[in-house]
Amino acid sequence: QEYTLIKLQLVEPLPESLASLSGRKVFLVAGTLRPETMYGQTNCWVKPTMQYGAYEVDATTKDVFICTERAALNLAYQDLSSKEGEAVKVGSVSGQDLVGRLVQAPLSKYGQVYVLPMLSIKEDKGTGIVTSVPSDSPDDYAALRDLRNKEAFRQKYGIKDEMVLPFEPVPIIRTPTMGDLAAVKACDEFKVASQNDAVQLAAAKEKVYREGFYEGVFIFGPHNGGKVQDVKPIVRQQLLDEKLAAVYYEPENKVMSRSG
Ligand code: ZZB
Repeated sequence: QEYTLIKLQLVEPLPESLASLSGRKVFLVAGTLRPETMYGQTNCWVKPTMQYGAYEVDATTKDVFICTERAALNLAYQDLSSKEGEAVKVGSVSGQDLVGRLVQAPLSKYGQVYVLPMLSIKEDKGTGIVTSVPSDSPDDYAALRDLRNKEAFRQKYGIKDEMVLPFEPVPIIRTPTMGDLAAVKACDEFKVASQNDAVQLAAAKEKVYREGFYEGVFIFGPHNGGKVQDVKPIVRQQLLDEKLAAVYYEPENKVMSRSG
């Protein structure tokens, strides 16, 4: 699986446990299959109960990526480490300590967005960090809606209203049957009640992927009017050229992978 790794730079001050990295560029890195949707980022997701590592990925710049250890190892084999073939760990931070922090989200309409909790993040997929596009990702819409609607849920994780309430889903792609906020429509149609509705969310995601990719047209940003299929490689290349993203290959998990 080839992902695009989106680099979301942490805005200082850094969390206590990463204070020694102050002055360096520290990025939360999120694996995505849909780099063309980055205009619609409203937040970044971490799993509060998970432990993340901080890894030095460049011997010259001393830049740091925050991700799972598993992802850091994969990155080290892909030339993204200050030591060849070896992950160089320079710190550790819990998901909960990242919650409520500001990051710069490349291309996002909102510029800077907050790190928020998502409970369904898988530890063994991507980097363990996910960037959130609630307009076009049903999982993201469901998780953001849980936070927006439930004050108790926000309180539990120490999230202030201003980290969530101003960040409406952004209409970026128009689809023929699901309108301009395909993920919102799909969550409705498949009766997704919360971020824990795994079965309904899988069906919603499948439909949004399919219609978004094959029939979607941009209604936002510099590629307004362009087909998603055509715009996707252009935006991806732009992100890579501007060093706002990197390429990340995930080795197939032999046991879990579907055949064919
Ligand atoms: C931004 C985005 C925008 C995404 C969208 C999807 C969509 P898949 O299809 O199952 O292979 N993701 C990445 N890592 C994790 C993780 N560790 N745990 C949970 N979710 C994760 O999944 C790839 C997508 O799953 C990635 O692409 C990421 O969300 C999320 F408009 O990034 B995506 C219809 C989907 N739309």
